Amino acid sequence: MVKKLLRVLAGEAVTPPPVWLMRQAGRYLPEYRALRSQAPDFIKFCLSPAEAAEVTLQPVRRFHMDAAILFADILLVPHALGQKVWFETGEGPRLEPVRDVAGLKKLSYDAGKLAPVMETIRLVRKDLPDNVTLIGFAGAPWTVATYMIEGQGGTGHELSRTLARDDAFFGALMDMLVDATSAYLIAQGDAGAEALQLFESWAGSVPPELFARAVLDPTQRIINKVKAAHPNIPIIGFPRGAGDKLAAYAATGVDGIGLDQMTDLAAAIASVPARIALQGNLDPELLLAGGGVMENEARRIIAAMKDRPFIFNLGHGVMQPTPPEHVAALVSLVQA
Ligand code: 1CP
Repeated sequence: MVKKLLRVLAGEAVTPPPVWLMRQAGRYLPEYRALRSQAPDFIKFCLSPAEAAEVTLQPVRRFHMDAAILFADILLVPHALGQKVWFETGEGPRLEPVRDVAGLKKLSYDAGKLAPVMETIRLVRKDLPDNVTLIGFAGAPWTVATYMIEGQGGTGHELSRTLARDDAFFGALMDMLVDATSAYLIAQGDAGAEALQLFESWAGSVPPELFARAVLDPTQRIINKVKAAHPNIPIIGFPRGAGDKLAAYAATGVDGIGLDQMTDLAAAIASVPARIALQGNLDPELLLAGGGVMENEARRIIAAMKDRPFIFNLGHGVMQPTPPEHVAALVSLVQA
């Protein structure tokens, strides 16, 4: 029996569609907060296989989604490159910024630092129900680069765009991230990840003239490398905010595209070839609100996608104050 999510990523339209949610593991769940409160260091928490596996499984146990997403973070790659990464409580990630070639020369990828993630994957696969797919992931190079350069989240990425126009620096950074991210995703596939998602959460901060160099080209290079090692593991790209560039993004070789909530579904259907699965795109604010507005919008999305290979998801991650009962109601509605 081929799992539902994998059938969709192979190009089949399945009714009802499979469902999972970005950030389905995380702070909106009391059982997550209970475990997390005992771990002051977030990076260490991500690199503790027993805890990370437990947190990966929590939402699946509670809500019976069709997929589990590995509990980890996109900033584990800079950590494995040797950049100093830490999380300030209540403020988010901090990194010792890298802004020149001399800084890049001090970094090199140490796969051993991410070995615990592979152990997490093996633990999750042992306990995962037969019909549930395990999705591994990494940040896409531009998105990870914004954190490496800015040293934090929450900026407008001005500095990242400026440095993206410095060919020597940006070319070397993209090469380093393509190699590290590919090795990391291949190792996840070796360990048992059944599908992979590349989070390009900040595609929307890239101007058109940089889009090929910062987003399309590095994404395509990663897909080529991962597919060479694992031709049968499908890859979903999530180019959040890519707007009218979905057709170009589809040509990178992705098997599925995650759509953010600002994307018009008819436009996405028209611009992405029909063999590529679409995923999305309920507004996380409607999941937070719950009730009739959420249900009507979920039904509208399902109806719009009924003839496409389609995976129901949000347009971005579950928001922290979201009541878990709203998640339960949404998953049941989609699966009914
Ligand atoms: O205190 C806590 O418990 C930390 C909150 C948290 C969680 C639950 C962070 C810090 N990361 C994660 C887990 C995580 N991050 C997962 C696995 C869990 C799941 O999805 O169910 C995944 C896939 C990510 C990916 C991630 N991390 C992205 C891409 C997705 C997105 O949200 O756009 C990004 C941009 C990050 C960086 C990051 N990590 C954590 C925070 C708060 C942030 C965002 C910082 C910012 O605002 O720029």
